[in-house]
Amino acid sequence: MKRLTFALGLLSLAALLAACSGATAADVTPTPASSGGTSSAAVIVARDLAFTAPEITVPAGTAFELTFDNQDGAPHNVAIYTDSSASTKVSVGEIFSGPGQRTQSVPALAAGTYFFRCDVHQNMTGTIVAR
Ligand SMILES: [Cu+2]
Repeated sequence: MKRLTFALGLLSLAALLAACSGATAADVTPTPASSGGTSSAAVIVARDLAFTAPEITVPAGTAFELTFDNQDGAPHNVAIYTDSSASTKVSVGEIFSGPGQRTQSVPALAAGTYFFRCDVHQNMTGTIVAR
């Protein structure tokens, strides 16, 4: 199952790269390198046993691909829950040791504030704002 998830991640990454090199795909940007704000891709980075940004903003009402960049040798994941009680899952990513990246699909979120953490190191937390 993990192998399959990884393969799917590679496939979607390849699809993103293909879309990027094609001239017609103007609506999908695999990295937030340009102006930002309207990108449909989100990135979370872990480094030194912490998420580098305490808060990220995503579009409300639209499913999106979340890229998790684990820059540590330690295993991490991104687990999104409705709130900090971590009782209701939204999207739980694969736990893997870095350095490396995985992409996970996040369902459309209603406007609001969500909680994410690393399930391995539960002191690694952050906030996702959907608006
Ligand atoms: Cu961790």
